[in-house]
Amino acid sequence: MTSFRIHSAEFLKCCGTVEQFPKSQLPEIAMVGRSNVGKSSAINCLLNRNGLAKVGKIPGKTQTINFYRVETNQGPFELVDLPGYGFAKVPDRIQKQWVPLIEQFFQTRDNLRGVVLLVDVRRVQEQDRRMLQWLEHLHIPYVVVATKADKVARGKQPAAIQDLQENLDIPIPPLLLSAHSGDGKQLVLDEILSLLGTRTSRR
Ligand SMILES: Nc1nc2c(ncn2[C@@H]2O[C@H](COP(=O)(O)OP(=O)(O)O)[C@@H](O)[C@H]2O)c(=O)[nH]1
Ligand SMILES: [Mg+2]
Repeated sequence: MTSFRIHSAEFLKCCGTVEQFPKSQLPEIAMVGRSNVGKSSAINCLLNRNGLAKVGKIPGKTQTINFYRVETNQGPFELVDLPGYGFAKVPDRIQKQWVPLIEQFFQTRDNLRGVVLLVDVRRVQEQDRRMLQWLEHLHIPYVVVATKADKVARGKQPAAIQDLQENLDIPIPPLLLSAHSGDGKQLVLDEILSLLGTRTSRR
């Protein structure tokens, strides 16, 4: 099997409401995780595009979903950057937009093939477990990716992965990714490819 290769990626749309979501027919993969988990950095790393997603950006006045169109050696797909959860400095009014917006995304995107759930390699939090339970409840296929792998010494990574797996109570160990070094990138891309090939059990 040839491995998954990204040819190019472009920003499509930034949406704050369900009406704005693109009407595309492409298969979709969404990325979600806590604010500051390294989601924008992971997107830039996976798509070979520094600066495509804004790193270190504090959520603004509204919660928004960013859509990217990606060309690959296996055809095009859409990568979707969902707003991060659990940002302490964001006012309640804005945090309250998060659940309905994500809910509408999950309910309306018939082409959603799966979700990449990002967690910090050093700690899993209650909100991560809740996100995982939500995905399971909705029967949305997912992969868990532990970010900032470079923050844990190589010798300690197997134990960190095992901790995360137990903590999240998931059948498959999470993948490790360092957006800074690129370590783990191809494995994550290959998991995205297999999600793209998944026939979901959703109606
Ligand atoms: N050491 C390390 N830091 C990272 C990595 N990925 C992201 N960061 C840092 O974590 C912070 C948040 O990153 P960002 O991508 O904006 O996270 P987001 O809020 O989830 O989109 C920034 O200071 C990044 O430089 C990584 O792989 N390794
Ligand atoms: Mg971000």
